[in-house]
Amino acid sequence: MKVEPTDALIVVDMQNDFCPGGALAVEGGDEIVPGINKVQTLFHHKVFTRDWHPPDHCSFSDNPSFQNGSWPVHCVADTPGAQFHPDLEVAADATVVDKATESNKEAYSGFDNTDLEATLNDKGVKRVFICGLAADVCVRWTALDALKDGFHPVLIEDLTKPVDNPPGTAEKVREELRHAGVITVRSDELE
Ligand code: VGL
Ligand code: ZN
Repeated sequence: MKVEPTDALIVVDMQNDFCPGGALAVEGGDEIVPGINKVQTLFHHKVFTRDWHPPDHCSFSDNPSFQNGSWPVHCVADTPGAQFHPDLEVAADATVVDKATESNKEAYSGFDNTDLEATLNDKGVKRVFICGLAADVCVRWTALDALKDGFHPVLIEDLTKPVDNPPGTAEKVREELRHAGVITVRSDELE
């Protein structure tokens, strides 16, 4: 599949707290960093979302279930856990989108209560290639919102990792996205 000038890469939440050693670590989350760096070279438009919570965010629980809005304290704005993975390359001209910045609102999608839709439309973007963390949470909702907003979403399946809690969730979400019309590719199919 050929990457076009009207395509954008959306890298979702490649932050320390979602990588091993972080507060809400996704298994193998750090393993996709080299592949994300490599695929970036194909894209003119690059967007990096960040989960960027206030310290009293409504999803934070002392006894988290690791699903459905009950998570440990994670990605508190301006803390080390909220920083991008240190090996992730973020170009100076890339767009950084912060989400879920309000205490009383959850936002899993990079489009939820942000400028992302307008930013992509301003740049003439038609299709978005999505990767990052977590496949069954923020990647899922970002892909579904991309569809809703009229962008053609393509999921780069080897450059995402799921929470998968309870087990089986990741597979269900893959089916859901396929059904909704999200196309799936592997990074080595892109040129
Ligand atoms: C995420 C759980 C809570 C994610 C964000 O980026 O997938 N997951 N907040
Ligand atoms: Zn969060």
